[in-house]
Amino acid sequence: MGETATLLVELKSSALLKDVSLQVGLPAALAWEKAPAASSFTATAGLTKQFKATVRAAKTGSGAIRVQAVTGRGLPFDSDPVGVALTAGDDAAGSFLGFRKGPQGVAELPRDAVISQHARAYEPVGTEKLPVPFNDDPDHAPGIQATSCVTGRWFYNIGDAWFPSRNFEVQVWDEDSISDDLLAVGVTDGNGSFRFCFENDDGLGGGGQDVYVKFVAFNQSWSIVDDGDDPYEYQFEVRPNIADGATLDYGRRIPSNPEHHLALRAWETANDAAAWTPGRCWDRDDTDCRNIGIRWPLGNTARYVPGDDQIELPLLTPENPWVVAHELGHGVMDDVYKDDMPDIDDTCREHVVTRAEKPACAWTEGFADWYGLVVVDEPNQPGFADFENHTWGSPNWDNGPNVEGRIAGALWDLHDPVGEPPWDRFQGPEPGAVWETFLDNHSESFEEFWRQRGADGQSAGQLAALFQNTVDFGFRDGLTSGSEISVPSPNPPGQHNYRYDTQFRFWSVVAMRPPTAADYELELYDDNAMTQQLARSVAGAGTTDFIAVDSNVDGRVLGDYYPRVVHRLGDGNYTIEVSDSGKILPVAGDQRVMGPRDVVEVWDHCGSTQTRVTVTPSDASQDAELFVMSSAGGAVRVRTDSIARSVDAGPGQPETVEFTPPGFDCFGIVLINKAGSGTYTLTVS
Ligand SMILES: [Ca+2]
Ligand SMILES: [Ca+2]
Ligand SMILES: [Ca+2]
Ligand SMILES: [Ca+2]
Ligand SMILES: [Zn+2]
Repeated sequence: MGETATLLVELKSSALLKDVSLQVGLPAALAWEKAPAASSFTATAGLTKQFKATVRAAKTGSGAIRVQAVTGRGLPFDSDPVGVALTAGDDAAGSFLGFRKGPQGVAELPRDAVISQHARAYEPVGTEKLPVPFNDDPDHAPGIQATSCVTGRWFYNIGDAWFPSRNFEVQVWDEDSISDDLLAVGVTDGNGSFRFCFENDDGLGGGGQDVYVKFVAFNQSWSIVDDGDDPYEYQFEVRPNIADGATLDYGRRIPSNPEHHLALRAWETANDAAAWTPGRCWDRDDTDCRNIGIRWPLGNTARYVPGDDQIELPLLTPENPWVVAHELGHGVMDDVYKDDMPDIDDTCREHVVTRAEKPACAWTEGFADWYGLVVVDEPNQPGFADFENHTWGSPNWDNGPNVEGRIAGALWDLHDPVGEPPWDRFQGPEPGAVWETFLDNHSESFEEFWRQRGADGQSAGQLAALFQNTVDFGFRDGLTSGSEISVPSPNPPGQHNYRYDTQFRFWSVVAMRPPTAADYELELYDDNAMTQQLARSVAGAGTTDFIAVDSNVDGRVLGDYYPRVVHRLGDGNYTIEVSDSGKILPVAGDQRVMGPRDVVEVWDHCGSTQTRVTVTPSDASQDAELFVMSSAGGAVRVRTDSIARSVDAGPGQPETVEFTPPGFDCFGIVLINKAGSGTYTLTVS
């Protein structure tokens, strides 16, 4: 009290920033002797700046100094807020960094406090592992005793909002001169309330129980501990000689140290995590639940320490529930993996959400990232990443299965209700089979994890959700006749893979229409591994590539085909479509309505006489191309193999092909919709 101390703030900037100010907030116990000169300065990239100030202990008590560098532009230009806990006492021995050990104080909830409700429903954690009531009072009166009860509620705040603190251990004690008796034990309910009853007999001559209550930051699955590893305790005043049959109401209580509301906030994140996590324990298959300790406040970086089954949490980290839940995710993995975490090394310490890491590091962090997202039910984490909205070509993101943010985004897209075009179209249950695979296996990488999913993870929809997050575990987007797919440039990654299955012993065609100024190519493979190439269509920029297959010849049995779109030049959306409808072009002609996204239609025409086919558009926007394909040179034919074509007439104009078969055969009449929409009318003569 009354003495001064030097406060040194070090600021390191990773970019050149102008007009930076340092905001330093002092707790009630401290006052400025000399404030730092810390407004409107320039921070240089890579350089450390020091600010010196002097503070004086003005009152006794605990609190925190909070420091943040702000630019007026928000994240990511502002620094994270940083806090230091401290206690000012009457003398030097009672003054130190950190909060004092032993029972913490409680205060009344402000009378006008408005109580908010938690988003996540309450799930009782039970009373296992809590201490059992005991009584060493001598000379209990025989027979049935009168019962008395104690009730109360437990709250914390986030700014102006007040929340009930749930599943918090409550101990009801009787204060005795020698040793106190534990009368009742339990946890707060979904409203932060408790009500426990006990025999109101304080032993011979003792009268009624002399009651006090302790809230203890411990239950069977998690705890918040001080630097002596003891769970924090918040202790109430003693109410002596409670009357028989009375209910003692302690009313609505909060921690008296305003900084300790952060402990209750971290507590609530653990409560949300436990409520979300399937099963009674963190590991659903455990019977003896592991307790994950949260050591707070400690250090400058949140981390999980596998050897201690403990999270180390800096003072202000509870303000970011996703970070707390991320660290809990490490704890859950450590539990499920039987204390055998994936083999990570020191390079993982500097991991960044959007950057590629070693596979074990990316999997460990990516799983924890995802666990954090589902617990807080929010994929956008400013200052870290928007885990939902990123895909191929997103700026500042690395690609592939060894980027933690891609892993978290992929797992998220497997169950979230919001589907981003073009590939997040899967929505499974949360957490669904992903959690079963996690519980049943030990994985050193996301790739191994996915292999362990087996057939369960191989649906095109799931692989598409992964592909949206730049993870390609053999994705072949499914094409069905007449259902075109329109997606961005195949670059990055450079190519897109597809699959279709022929249904008819006729001509079928896969066609890819690039943007006017871009050149992409179309390849066709016979096998899922895409090693057996059947054909390659390499028309120039703006020209539709197509590959036609005659399923009648060369032993082309009906079955699976694998088209690939390869990037050559330019950028922009392309459209790919398969036509395989087993249609004969009637002698009387045919009609086909084609929308702006429709690309291809094919008819078989069988005969041996000279034939003339004309396609006439109904709309001035429509630009047709007409081809005749023959399997005389092979069953798989590309655009340039056509035996007749008509492509040069402009929009709104008819195209006509004429051909003379050498003998009876079935030809493929291929109509490409180069542009526009309307009805094409085909006439045969
Ligand atoms: Ca007593
Ligand atoms: Ca997404
Ligand atoms: Ca999504
Ligand atoms: Ca034309
Ligand atoms: Zn982590």
